[in-house]
Amino acid sequence: MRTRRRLALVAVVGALALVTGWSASAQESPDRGLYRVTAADAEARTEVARSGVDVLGVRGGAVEVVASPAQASALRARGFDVELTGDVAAALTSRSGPRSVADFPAGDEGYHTYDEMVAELRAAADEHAEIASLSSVGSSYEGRDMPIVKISDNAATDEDEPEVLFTCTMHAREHLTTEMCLRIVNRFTDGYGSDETVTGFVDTREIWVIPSQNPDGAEFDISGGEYQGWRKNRQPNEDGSVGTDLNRNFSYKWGCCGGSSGTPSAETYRGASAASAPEVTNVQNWVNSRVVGGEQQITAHIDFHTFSELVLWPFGHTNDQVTEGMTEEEYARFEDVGTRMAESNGYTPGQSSSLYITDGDINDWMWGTHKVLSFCFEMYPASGGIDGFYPPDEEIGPQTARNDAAVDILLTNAG
Ligand code: 0X9
Ligand code: CA
Ligand code: CA
Ligand code: CA
Ligand code: ZN
Repeated sequence: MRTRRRLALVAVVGALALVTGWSASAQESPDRGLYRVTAADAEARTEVARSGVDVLGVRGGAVEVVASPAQASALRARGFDVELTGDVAAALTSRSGPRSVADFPAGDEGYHTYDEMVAELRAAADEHAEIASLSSVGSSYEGRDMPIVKISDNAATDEDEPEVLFTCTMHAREHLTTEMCLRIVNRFTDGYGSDETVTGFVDTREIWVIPSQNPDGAEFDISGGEYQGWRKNRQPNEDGSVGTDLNRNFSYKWGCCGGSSGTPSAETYRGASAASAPEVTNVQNWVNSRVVGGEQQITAHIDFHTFSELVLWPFGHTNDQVTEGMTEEEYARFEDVGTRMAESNGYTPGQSSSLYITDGDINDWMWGTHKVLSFCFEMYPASGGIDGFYPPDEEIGPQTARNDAAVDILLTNAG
């Protein structure tokens, strides 16, 4: 009873603060600046303090304060030398780690938040230290680590085995794909030693998994208790809008062919320049780092998206099958492996551009730059509206297991 009454009181005070705009903290003004006010003696400093600004400290005849533009002009009018030194909001943001989201909206708690995903990867690496190692490809725009897991026998050693990459959650709202990458991690670690197929691949391949290429966007999408329908990353643009479409920001033929937008607020905004998104730079740099002795070690790759139940292969920037960077034989290989994977999961196979033209997507970059056999999977459901991005968490098990055989086909063909 006591706790309840106290909570009610807090709620009333909180409501009051909202109505009147009153707040105990000085953080409500959006345009507060950090200023340095020259005030050589105690008398001058007292005058500054009494003017109502927030005094942070005194050093060398100057007072560091937080003030509104109006307070700064008032001090100037009284003869003080007032210099703007910084932005309060930016200073506070730079000192705060990114916020974590407690959970997915009610009923969908089976999906992994960023923190839950990291915990899952840590547990897999801890429980299977011999065959799994966890590291990072770098930080997202907001400072979240982008984990990468390597699964192979003697995981700590770079052995001469075909390397295969799986990437997920390039687009924020495509949460089912985070679960797809987690399934790959769990299947190839938990199944080692008991499942014959799994053991064979772990012994003869080096499997790399990046479960989230867009951790800021994914967290933003589930913030606020309801889904946001967010696609891009969370990097601010020059016009005040937010986000770059990461799957239009890769460096191969970036912006070449009308397959992306130059308008920052657009959902397919390609960014200010190729690889301008830190998340894309991280993935590209990491893949570039797998060129060892002049040879790209990664031979095959799937980037998982949702939705439409498709298996897609390059190129996306042109409708031509055979073009610069793609011979008839190479195209035939894509079609052969892609069609067999699609037979295994019931998806529809095709060249990426048969869906629509894209430029700067990851698959064109992987193949165009590194000759990696690179596919885009569009997962469950086959069709839908915006709700197609949010299948109930009961679908996680069946829809990720549905791709086990396709993953195995890719691993086989990586040899
Ligand atoms: O548009 C995309 O980036 C992907 N589809 S999604 O609905 N997940 O956004 C498809 C990329 C594959 N490339 C082409 N279709 N050209
Ligand atoms: Ca549920
Ligand atoms: Ca190995
Ligand atoms: Ca190797
Ligand atoms: Zn997507």
